[in-house]
Amino acid sequence: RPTATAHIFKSKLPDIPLPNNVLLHTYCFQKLPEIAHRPCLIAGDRTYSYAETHLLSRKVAAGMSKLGVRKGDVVMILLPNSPEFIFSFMAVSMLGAVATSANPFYTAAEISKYLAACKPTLAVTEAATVHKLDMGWGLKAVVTVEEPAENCVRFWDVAAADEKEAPAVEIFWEDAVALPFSSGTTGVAKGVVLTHKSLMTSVAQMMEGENPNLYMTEEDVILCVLPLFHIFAMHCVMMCGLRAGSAILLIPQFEIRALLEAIERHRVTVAMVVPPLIIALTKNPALHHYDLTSIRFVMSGAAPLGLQLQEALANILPNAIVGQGYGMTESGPVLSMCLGFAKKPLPTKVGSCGTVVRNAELKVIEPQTGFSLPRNHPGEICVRGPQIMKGYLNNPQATAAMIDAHGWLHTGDIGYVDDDDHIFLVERLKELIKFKGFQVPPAELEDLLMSHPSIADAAVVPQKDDVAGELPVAFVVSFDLTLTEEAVKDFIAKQVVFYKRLHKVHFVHAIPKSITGKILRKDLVAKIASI
Ligand code: AYL
Repeated sequence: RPTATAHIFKSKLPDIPLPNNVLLHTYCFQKLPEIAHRPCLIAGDRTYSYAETHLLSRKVAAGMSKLGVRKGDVVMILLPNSPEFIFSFMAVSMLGAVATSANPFYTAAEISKYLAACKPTLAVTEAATVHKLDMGWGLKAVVTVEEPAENCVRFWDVAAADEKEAPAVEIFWEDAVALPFSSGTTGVAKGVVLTHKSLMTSVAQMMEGENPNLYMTEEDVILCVLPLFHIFAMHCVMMCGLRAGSAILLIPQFEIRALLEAIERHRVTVAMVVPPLIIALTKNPALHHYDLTSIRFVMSGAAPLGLQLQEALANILPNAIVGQGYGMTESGPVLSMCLGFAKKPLPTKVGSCGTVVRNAELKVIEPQTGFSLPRNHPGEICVRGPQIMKGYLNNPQATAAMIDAHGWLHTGDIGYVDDDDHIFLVERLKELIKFKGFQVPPAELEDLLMSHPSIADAAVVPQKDDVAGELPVAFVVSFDLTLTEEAVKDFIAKQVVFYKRLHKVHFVHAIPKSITGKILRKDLVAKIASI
């Protein structure tokens, strides 16, 4: 029964004194003197040591500054997993600038929305992606990692700058450093302002203390196959990996045999994955031809991990702990983490997302009343702590809708905390659709559908799928009887990245709505289930 008394949950690990006022790049490279010659980035046959990675980041900072990047400016990184991604991100941090990253597969229209929202000074990308950048939004220069496209600057010319020429800028803990985009609980994608404070704290919540929650060392080799432009890999692989002094194995594109070969060859010890990747791995017979015994833990995140899938993977990797992290771009990002990954591991439960991170509070509320719920009662998960976002970029209304006056961030996820402090997610209250862990904001597809001259009304909802988790499906009202499902699908496919494409289009007479005009998404989801 909900009561007005607050039921607040904490980590099973004790709170720790968190470092104060340390900038993100300083924190990530703090152990440099001890690990300078250890491998940091592995990309194909090239390995960069920690000293090289740090030096190249400083050089890129000097080079970017020459191209006009100043404190507070936004730099857009549109790259697959590569050393250049990491040098650029760290360089931006050193300049007191803000890194926004997006999927290089996005269409020109999608990228333009981001450019319009945050008006970057500089973009770092591949030659093949340059044509998607609309120069009308104030870009001063475009850097390409291979031979430069016309009017672009070569990355390695930028990286040739003298690191001593990087300007000394005063950067504050509360200054923004990263600006990923997320749709949050409602609407289209918005810029999420993450500061040095939020990200450094979130990394520290994983890595600090006598018993770090996420124990990784310079002996570890971390698999980086999830895209660095998304907050999961950006945080758990790049930032935590650098802080730990581990080697980061960069895989630019997913191909199962090459991946298994790389895991075996480089003796990967830690793998951060999403459930569809586990499905691809467990279902592939080639798995048994490779030696994967070096893996000591696998962290799944960004989407629900089925119990059977978790058990299937645990059977294939008997030496490894298979557990979950639960995060959200806006929450800085990690909310909870499996305690099996700790230095002195605590017991775990299959299906759980771990316990709330240290130095933070979590509560579960009844959505209608806002009252907090006791253990074992599912409700909306809320989190509070120094790691959460500063807010949405230029959008105080959306920020206020997500972070309440008492500092609680409302996730839009339904879950509960059990008798042993383990968090279990049950369902999603928010409208967000997740295709293989990627965000598909229904509002974005609905806006596009409504821009079609023959469509009078539209709604997009998730349909459950064994492989992708969820697929976007549209309900469309049209008075044009010649409009076909294929035509609607094509209309969307031309404008969006592959994972936002519509799987199915249902033509209906009306979209069910509440009296306040909100789409009754649950009714539509139920309708799909009954078809
Ligand atoms: P965003 N199980 C089920 N759903 C999850 C999980 C999980 N383990 N993790 C995230 N989600 C869903 O912003 C949930 O609905 O970040 C959440 O609100 O793209 C939404 O995804 C947020 O989507 C980690 C683990 C970072 C995960 C992340 C964030 C990834 C997704 C660090 O260690």
